[in-house]
Amino acid sequence: MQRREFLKLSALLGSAGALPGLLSGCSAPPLPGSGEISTRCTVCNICFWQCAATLYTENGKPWKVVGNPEDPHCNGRLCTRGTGGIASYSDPDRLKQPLIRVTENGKQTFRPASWDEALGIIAGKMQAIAEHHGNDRIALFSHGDGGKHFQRLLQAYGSHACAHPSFAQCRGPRETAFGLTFGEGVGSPDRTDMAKSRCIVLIGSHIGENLHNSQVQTLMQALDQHATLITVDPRFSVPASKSRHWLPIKPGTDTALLLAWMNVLINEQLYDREYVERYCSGFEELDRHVQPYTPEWAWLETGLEPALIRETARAMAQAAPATLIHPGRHVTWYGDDTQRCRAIAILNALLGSWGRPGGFYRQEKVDLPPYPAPAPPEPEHDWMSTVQGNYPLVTTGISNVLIDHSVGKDAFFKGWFIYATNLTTTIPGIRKQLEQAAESLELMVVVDTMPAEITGYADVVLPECTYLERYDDLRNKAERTPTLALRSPAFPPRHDSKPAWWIARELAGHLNLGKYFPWQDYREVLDWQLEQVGSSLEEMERIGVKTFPRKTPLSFEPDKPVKFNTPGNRIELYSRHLARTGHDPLPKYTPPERPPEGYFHLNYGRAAAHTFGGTINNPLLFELMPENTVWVHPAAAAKLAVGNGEYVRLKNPEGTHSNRIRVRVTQRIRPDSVFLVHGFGHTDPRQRLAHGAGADDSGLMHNVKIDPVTGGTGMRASFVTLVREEA
Ligand code: MGD
Ligand code: SF4
Repeated sequence: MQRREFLKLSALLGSAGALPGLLSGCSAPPLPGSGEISTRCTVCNICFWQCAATLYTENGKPWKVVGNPEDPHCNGRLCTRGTGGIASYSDPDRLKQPLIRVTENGKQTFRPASWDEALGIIAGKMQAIAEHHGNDRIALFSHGDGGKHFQRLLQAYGSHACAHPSFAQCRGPRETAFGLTFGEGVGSPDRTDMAKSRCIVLIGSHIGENLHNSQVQTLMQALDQHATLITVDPRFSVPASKSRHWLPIKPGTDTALLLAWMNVLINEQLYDREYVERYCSGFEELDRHVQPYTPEWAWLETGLEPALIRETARAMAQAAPATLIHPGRHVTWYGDDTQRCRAIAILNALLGSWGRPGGFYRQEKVDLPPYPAPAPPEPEHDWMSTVQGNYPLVTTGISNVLIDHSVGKDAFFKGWFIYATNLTTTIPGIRKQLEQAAESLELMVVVDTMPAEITGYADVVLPECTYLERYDDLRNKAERTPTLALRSPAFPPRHDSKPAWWIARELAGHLNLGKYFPWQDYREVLDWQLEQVGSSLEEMERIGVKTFPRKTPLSFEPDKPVKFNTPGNRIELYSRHLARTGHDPLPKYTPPERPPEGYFHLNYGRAAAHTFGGTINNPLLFELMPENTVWVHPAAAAKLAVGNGEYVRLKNPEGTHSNRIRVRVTQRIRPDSVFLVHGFGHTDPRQRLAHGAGADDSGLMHNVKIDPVTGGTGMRASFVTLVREEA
């Protein structure tokens, strides 16, 4: 028997059987709002945009959640997902108590346990790992606020390795490329000044399907002011439908287009010469570099006509510097992602949009001191150079690299903590490796609100309460207006769930590390921090959001010098860091692989009703979008003899099949590609709504391309075909 079998026993959590009703436990009164109403301030946790909101309860039960009008992340309006987020509280499939893996009658299963027992087991295994292998051998995978508490705990224990999939599976190449060029990343919320843009270029970023609240609002404001929208996408996406120009580019050739645009801007003298002379270095090298990349050359690569490439380049120049080439968000596509993101950064520099109205603003956050607790000791070893020394330009953990170093008995890592991230579907093509890691790791702890697939690999599963039942750290993001926002609990934790700060503190107690968590209640931390900036917990519980004055201007000031955190204190068109580390210092185009006969590029994206896989089982959001569909061009559908609405399975060249998925025949996709929304195809029956609904793109990814600069996992280089159900 395997040391750690994947467990998906629906009976474990009880009440297997009938599907859950919507918002069960929340009996609506005859007229909503006629009962006893109370309100609590919160910060939405359905995605990382973190909109501040007010939660209304009626007779102590959830009623509705609405955006806080004072909050610049939402301006009083939550998106579909945020509004439906309330159902995460009453989801009947939530994790209800700690679970520990046991073997009963020769079979592995989970048994409910008390917190004390579960934490005692974890502490015992952590002590054994420290004794036998060293105290730096536990890795943390984290996506979300509460991860900070486990990071603190593990650092106090001696393990500093921490990875967020939002780096190597999402924004890593973008942050790295912008950092190399401008000395700073884009950050989150993205520092785009879209409301004032006169021209916006979306290059594989489908704002409107990808609902980051204020991004969508500012894009709409720009369109109301007749800004020119140019969308580059192999698919006719929602923003493509609102664009002056839709460029249905051949998948994976975006860098060719970006180089051709630079060629036009430079050769037609349309770039911002004054800005470039004042702030940039490496222009001569760039000029020479882009000469071969004419629109005629790019036509053959991208399938886009030279006249269209020239026309769009001129439109950008005409509106500059209020032209924004959007940096995108999920940018790990074909493995040449840092190069593509560098090309986007350089194009913005040529147009003079960095630090200018309508381009990119300068971010500022509230100067909020940390609570005066003892700092965890500095690491004894540099785990980064041991584990990910091949990526010297990366200053954070690379999730897939940490996983590589967890497989086998000689692997560096011996234990994992996984907080709020379902690695099973987040890291492409990971299942086999996950099984191998599960076999060799001595401890795997998963902290989640739901029985996500990853919990099936754990030794111990710890149920966190939802964001509606807990305090978290104050939201303090670097952005346009410095604000603080408070998440406060509207309900006590349901079942036997607990907040992350409590779990980490209790576990610290079991490990004799309690001095690093010198608070009884997280309210003490929040109140102390707020006092330092002239507020209090009492005030924030009343207002939810507090705005602070900026100390620096939003844009560059014409008469003042600007400091760039780059080697030459200038915007680096030619990157010296890339040259020094053996990478191409100017953006290089790598032609993508084309699908074998009968196969299609596997394209994926987001939908307005869901955030990745984490919301599929949410009863309200499931009702809005219960399954995904696979978009197929009519010519391809005819060739495959599949009809609109028919169920098929997707198959990759290695023979892996997906769950069944419905076909959507549409002209909105190129004939060489298919498209589906990511996050579906759950395989764990404990998520009773999501189980078996739609297909999972990640499990089909057979050709993951690693970005040599950041280690990010390029996820768009895989191919699939459609197999009819009866075949
Ligand atoms: P989800 O799949 O939504 O996001 O990937 P993940 O971070 O894995 O899983 C989030 C988990 O958090 C769920 O299991 C949910 O139940 C749990 N959770 C939700 N709220 C809480 C909470 O309050 N506390 C705790 N403890 N758990 C909670 C995202 C990652 O995926 C990212 S950032 C990107 S951009 C990539 N996107 C992407 C893609 O588009 N396509 C493919 N194929 N892969 C992708 N991988 C990346
Ligand atoms: Fe919540 Fe939507 Fe805001 Fe994300 S964008 S935090 S889901 S309201």
